[in-house]
Amino acid sequence: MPTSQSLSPSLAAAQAPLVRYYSVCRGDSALPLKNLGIEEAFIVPDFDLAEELIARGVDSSRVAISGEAQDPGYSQAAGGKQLVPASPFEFDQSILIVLPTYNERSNLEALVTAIGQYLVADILIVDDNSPDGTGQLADELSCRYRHVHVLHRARKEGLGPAYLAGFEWALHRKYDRIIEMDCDFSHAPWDLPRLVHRSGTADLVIGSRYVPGGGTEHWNARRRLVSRCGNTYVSLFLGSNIHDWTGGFRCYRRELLEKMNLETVRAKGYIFQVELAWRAVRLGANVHELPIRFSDRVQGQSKLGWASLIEGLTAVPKMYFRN
Ligand SMILES: Nc1nc2c(ncn2[C@@H]2O[C@H](COP(=O)(O)OP(=O)(O)OP(=O)(O)O)[C@@H](O)[C@H]2O)c(=O)[nH]1
Ligand SMILES: [Mg+2]
Repeated sequence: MPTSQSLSPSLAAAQAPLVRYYSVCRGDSALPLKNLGIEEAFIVPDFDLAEELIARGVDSSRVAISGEAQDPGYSQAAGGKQLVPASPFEFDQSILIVLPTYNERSNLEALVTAIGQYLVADILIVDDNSPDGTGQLADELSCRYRHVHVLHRARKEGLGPAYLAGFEWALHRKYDRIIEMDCDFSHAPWDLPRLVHRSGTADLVIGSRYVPGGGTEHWNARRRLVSRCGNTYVSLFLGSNIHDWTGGFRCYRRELLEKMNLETVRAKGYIFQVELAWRAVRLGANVHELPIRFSDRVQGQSKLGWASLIEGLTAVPKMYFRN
């Protein structure tokens, strides 16, 4: 049972002198969880147990997955709340993270670095000729790091076309797993290994704000309302088998994307996410939602606009009646 009395705290002095770990074992899951202090974390042997804790409200940035090792090998990120593993998680599958960018110069390099701390994966930056020079920075990063690639597009056309171009690039190169992620730190890099692990048994994994353990951080009331209403509206037409239709932190298996007839997708904005999730459902894919905490961007500007909302209002009924 994960309370301060019943758990066995152990200090991993050499690696992370500031973190006090509370180990949680299988069978502890029915009991109340300890409220973590700022320098405390849970340590679990595997991803499945980590997911149990996160679904019960534990912050995923404070869960160390130790595997067989006695010493978790994590350290506390300087200036951040999150734990950082001694080395990034590595999976047998080849993984590509597609990062669409438009004016993300202030976030890009930090995000590429952060991703590398958590997951061994290639990264494809899909830039729509950002006026702030994101594309040039992407080129510099790709010269510096072999795992970083860049796709330049002539002009801003929206999230949907950028992702479609990234998916085409990925499918052509036969990546096993293709990840969608925003380039503004709204999606936590430490959740990447969780997504990939879960994709072992799901065709599509959606990082979800609207399942137990998920949520939003630092969002104002207007943003929360728009997102909630948007998802409710979609569910009215397409059903509530998915709770976060618009979520854009996802891991697709290549085989699913190959079946999706991507060349017929026209959606440009948010609705792109709904359209692909709906296609996955219609194909009978195994879709799993994994709780995530979505944070508001700190640097750069949101591109969410009225055009995207209006596109969504009309596109959802069309999607429903088309099938
Ligand atoms: N290539 C490309 N990327 C885009 C375009 N529009 C948005 N993006 C990127 O897509 C990701 C999500 O866009 P955001 O502006 O964060 O929009 P959002 O996350 O839906 O909205 P916020 O929650 O307000 O940030 C970011 O990495 C953007 O830079 C576009 O037209 N082309
Ligand atoms: Mg964003």
